[in-house]
Amino acid sequence: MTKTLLTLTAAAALAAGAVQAQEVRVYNWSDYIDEDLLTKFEEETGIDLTYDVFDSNEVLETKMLAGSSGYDVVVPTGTFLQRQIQAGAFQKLDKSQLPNIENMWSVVTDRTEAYDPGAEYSINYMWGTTGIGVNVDKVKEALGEDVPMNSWDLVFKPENMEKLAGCGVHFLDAPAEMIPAALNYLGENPDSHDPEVIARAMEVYEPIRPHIQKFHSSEYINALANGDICVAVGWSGDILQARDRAVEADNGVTVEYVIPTEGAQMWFDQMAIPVDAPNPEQAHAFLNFIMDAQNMAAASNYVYYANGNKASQEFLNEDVIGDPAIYPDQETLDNLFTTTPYPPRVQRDVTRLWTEIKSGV
Ligand code: N2P
Repeated sequence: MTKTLLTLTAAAALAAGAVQAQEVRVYNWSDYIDEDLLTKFEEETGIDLTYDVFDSNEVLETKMLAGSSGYDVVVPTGTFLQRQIQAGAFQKLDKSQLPNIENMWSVVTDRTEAYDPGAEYSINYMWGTTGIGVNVDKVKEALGEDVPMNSWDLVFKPENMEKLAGCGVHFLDAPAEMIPAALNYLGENPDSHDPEVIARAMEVYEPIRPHIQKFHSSEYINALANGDICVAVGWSGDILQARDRAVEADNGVTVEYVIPTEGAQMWFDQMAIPVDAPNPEQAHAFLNFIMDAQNMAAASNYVYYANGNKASQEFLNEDVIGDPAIYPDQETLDNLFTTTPYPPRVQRDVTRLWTEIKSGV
């Protein structure tokens, strides 16, 4: 009798242990979710969530290509995703575990087809643009009341940068975006894979390099919001978050996001499951949770990025779905370009060029 009881207790403990051991590890961009959703996921599913963040595709790619990252869900941008799929870094999604996939929006999936044909490996999380964040008053103070803020001239013209240096300018540390932006400014194809064309980016960066205070891909949110810098080349939603943080702080700082008229890059961040993910079933549960219409709307309402979920649109705040800087109208859309992944040899050139640009050599 005692023995049976003991055995039963052990079995119960084991079963409880098995339930507790349910976990999922997610690696996403920083400032990219409403953290209440993380708690909601754990409460709804009973799955223990570990949520880590990064701010660089290159950092994520190094982990994906090395393998054994320990992550179950990661979020590369489309171009990087495509290269990592080719390298065998991801597993195919089991759509039977993703009933909410019917919520996705064909306008976005039609575009992400270029990176992941048939959406076999990924779902869209968010998408956005790479443009300029300005502290309106400080930029006017530095460059005059009538300065056009809707042009890349603001940051690529040395005479402007010389004057802006005093109030602080940050650029993204994202070569796959900052080099296309410079080529586009020069009137070259921003998606050029020709090493000689790519090398021309130096013509843009060399004269302005002394006036760039920092290359960093997440610090600019608070730096802009606090008034520590007056310009950041950065990501749409991040700059809109800076705008909100300044309003909340009531510190007199007015931040605006600009998509320059010469054109800007549009990109798509995709959720995928590494081929060696320790918890693939829980990874699918996380993806399905994210594709719930209300959850996805809550995420976009919080971070000011557009998403690829049609069903979420009725739950989006008007200042999100109605803002052409987030959900571009046709005119803005016509101004946006996308890129394709650099082949390995070109990538090496790009990496070297970017290191030279940053070090000011
Ligand atoms: C969020 C940045 C995500 C956009 N902070 C980069 N693809």
